[in-house]
Amino acid sequence: MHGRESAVSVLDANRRDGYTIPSATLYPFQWNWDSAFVAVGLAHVEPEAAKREVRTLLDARWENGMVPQIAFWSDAAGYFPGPEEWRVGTDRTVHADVETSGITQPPMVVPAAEYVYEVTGDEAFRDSVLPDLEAYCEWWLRERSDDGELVWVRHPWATGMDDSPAWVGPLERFDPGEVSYTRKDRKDSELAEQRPTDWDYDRYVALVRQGRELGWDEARLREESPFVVEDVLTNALFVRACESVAALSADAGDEAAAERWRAQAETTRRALSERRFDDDRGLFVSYDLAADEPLPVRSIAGLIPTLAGAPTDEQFARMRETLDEFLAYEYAAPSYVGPEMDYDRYWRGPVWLNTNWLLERGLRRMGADAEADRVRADSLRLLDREGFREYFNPETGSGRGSGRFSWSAALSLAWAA
Ligand code: 2M8
Repeated sequence: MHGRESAVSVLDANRRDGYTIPSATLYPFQWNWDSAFVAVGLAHVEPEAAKREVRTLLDARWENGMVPQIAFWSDAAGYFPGPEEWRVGTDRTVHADVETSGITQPPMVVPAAEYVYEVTGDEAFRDSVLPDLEAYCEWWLRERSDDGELVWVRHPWATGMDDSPAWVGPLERFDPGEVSYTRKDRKDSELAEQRPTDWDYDRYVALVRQGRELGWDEARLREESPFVVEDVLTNALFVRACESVAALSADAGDEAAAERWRAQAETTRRALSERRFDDDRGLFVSYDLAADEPLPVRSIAGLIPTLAGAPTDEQFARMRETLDEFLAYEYAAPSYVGPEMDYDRYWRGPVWLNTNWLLERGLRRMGADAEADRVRADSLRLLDREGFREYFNPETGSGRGSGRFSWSAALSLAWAA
């Protein structure tokens, strides 16, 4: 019922000119890591569309190398904050062709591009995207790393896990003041219970306005933003991104670049293992650079460094105990386990299929095939039960958030391949 044909029809319906919007009801523009997951799924059924998805996203790249969280390729109603709020326009030196937001998202597009290349073998595609992918990795190191090892982000939206309880500490530490704005995401009272709270939104908007006032100047924002966080999921995907640039460079015959990015992957992987593992909680935890303290919560983000091969054998043995807590639900794997867990609200507990896909692959990299199989099987059960919903209650399996959600449809195709 929710098989290949219906997945393709959701993606076709959500496709615009060269890119796929995450959802027609909630997110009417091109989003960064959404397009990456969409490309992974499309690679198996519509390879030309997969390549275009990646290419279009990279066409929104700023001159400094950043690939933005949102590219506003067309006018669309129904989303806040739109381009007028971010004010990153085509008149700005930071960017050439299109209005965008002022932040990025986890660099999933780099491993996704490698994935599309592996499936299609299209060398022209590889050669077209590699310079942009490398520039994006360079940007992370130049603008978003203090030590050349770990990278940081400066907005909860940049982590992709917007209202994760991991961000409550840093958000609590600043006063957003009076922020006036109108949300457009709570289409009805049921959805209102499944979206972030106003407390979160006040802070999201205040951070956007600060970025805008400082002209999106990275050096000033590093000093002045109250939210400067080394997110472990972003860093895990940064390791994967460096590995992908290394693999694509080697394939293109550039052994010097391949060696450099292999070494960077190793540097960041080792820093994750040595500095971001929390033995008490049995998983990786993010770090608040503004307050200089760790953010010790059990978020699924803390399991994703498996994808980067970051845990030592000893650390992974400890992680298995924590993993059991995430697998103790009817449907694996909730986005968060802990005191403020909310089965129905966004990134505070529901199961998401993109983090399940990353976790499954991470567990396979660590040789934990039985647990990986469980994550995959539960994802397929949820898809079968509820269709392409945005997220799911981990106990009842009920679909939450948007329907006809693109990365859910796309990843169902990747799982079926
Ligand atoms: C959600 O985030 C956006 C802001 O980026 C929002 O709530 O408006 C997150 O789930 C994020 O991970 C995702 O990329 C985006 C679009 O699906 O929606």
